[in-house]
Order: sequence, then C-alpha cells, then structure tokens
Amino acid sequence: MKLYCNPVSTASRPVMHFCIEAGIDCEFVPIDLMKGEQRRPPYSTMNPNCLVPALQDGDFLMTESSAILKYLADKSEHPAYPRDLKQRARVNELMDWFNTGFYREYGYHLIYPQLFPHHKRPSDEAHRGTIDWGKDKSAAAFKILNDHYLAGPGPFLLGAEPTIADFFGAAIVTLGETIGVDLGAYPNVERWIAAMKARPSWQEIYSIFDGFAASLRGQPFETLGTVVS
Ligand SMILES: N[C@@H](CCC(=O)N[C@@H](CS)C(=O)NCC(=O)O)C(=O)O
Repeated sequence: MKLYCNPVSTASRPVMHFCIEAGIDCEFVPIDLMKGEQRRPPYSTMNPNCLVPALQDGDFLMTESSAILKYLADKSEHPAYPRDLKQRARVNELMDWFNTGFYREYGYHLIYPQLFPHHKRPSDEAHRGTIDWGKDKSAAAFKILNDHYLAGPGPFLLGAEPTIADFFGAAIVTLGETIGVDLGAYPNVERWIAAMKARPSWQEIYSIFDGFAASLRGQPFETLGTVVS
C-alpha cells in the first residue's frame, strides 16, 4: 500500500502515526504541499480535491483521513477500531465530532485564517468576525472535550488503549501548537495529549510538524476565547 501524505498535514499525521503503531506495511509517498504538488498531475488526478492524504491499495484508491483510518484498522483487524457494535459506534461518533464539529471551529475558523493567506477573509471585518467566532466556538468545544468526552478514567478517550479516534483527535488538537494554544485550562485534554505524545513513534511522525510549529513561535496569534459557564 502507498499513503500519499505530508507530515505537516493534520489530516496525514494520524494516518501515518497509526500505520507505524499498528505495524501496517504502507509506503509513505511525500507530497510537497509548499510546491503545490497536490494541485498537479499525477496527484490531482488521484484526488481531484487536491488534498492529502490519499491511500492506494492495489487498484483501490481512497481519500479522507477518517475513512482511511477505518479502512486500515479494519484491514489489519486492529483493536483500535473495535468490532463490538456499540464501541465502534462510539469511535465513529467521536471521529465525526472531531472532524465536522471541533475541526471546523478550531482549524477552519481560528487557526487556518491566521496561518494561510488563502484562508484570509476578503475584508478585515469578515476576517475579524471569523477569528472571534473561532475563538469562542473552539473554547466551547474544548470544554466539551475536557468535561464530557474525556471525563472517563482514561488515559484515552475510551479507556486504557487508544482507538483510531485518539489518533485522529490528537492530531487536530495539537494543530493548536502552531498558534501557541495553552491547554492549561483543560486538564483532561492536557493529560490525554501527554498520553498520546508518550506513544511509541509519536516523535517519529510529529517531529517535522513540531519544527513547523516552532518556526511560528513568537508571532502574535490569537488563541482560545474564554467560556462563560
Ligand atoms: N477532509 C480531508 C481534508 C484533507 C486536507 O484538508 N488536507 C490538507 C492538509 S491538512 C491539504 O492537503 N491541504 C493542501 C491545500 O490546501 O492545498 C481529510 O480528512 O482527508
């Protein structure tokens, strides 16, 4: 199998990390996002969305990091995607929440508009409004993650062992390191991220992203708002 990916990409990292941890035989094929390789053939014909990652398994080609994680875990019969109907439903629930709720506010409203010129809104007023929205909604989402989804004994979302929801969610939460998000107000999240960072091969996959985040340090980014409870 081949995974077309880039370790700076939040959608690539959890898939790469899970592949290494699960011992899945998958070649990582780097796509240089800075040079725009994702927008040119041959990659753009494989994924017309021009986004990484994409997985090739023989003549089967698929995209979407959440779906790829499920496919790889199923194919390798890995317990990180439980077979039990209700446990699996819980993993799906968490992955959908991270992907469509948490990531939308945190990634697309708070972080990306501050990092990438093509995410900047067309007027200062619209830009300001987007970031204010992202600050408040992200803080609310962190509170739900901390007080609800991570309220169990842990150290992972669903107990003693990480599921693919942990790999997926941790990649999104740590994206905040680019803008200097402080997790101090969310102790359960802080503990959970520490547990994920202690996993074997975290460093192997995340070191390039860490370098990217370090290169941004000191810039005047806006981070999380305050939740009034
Ligand atoms: N929903 C997609 C999102 C993929 C995505 O947004 N990839 C980003 C990196 S995190 C990308 O390839 N960006 C390149 C670009 O915007 O040109 C997934 O989960 O796989």
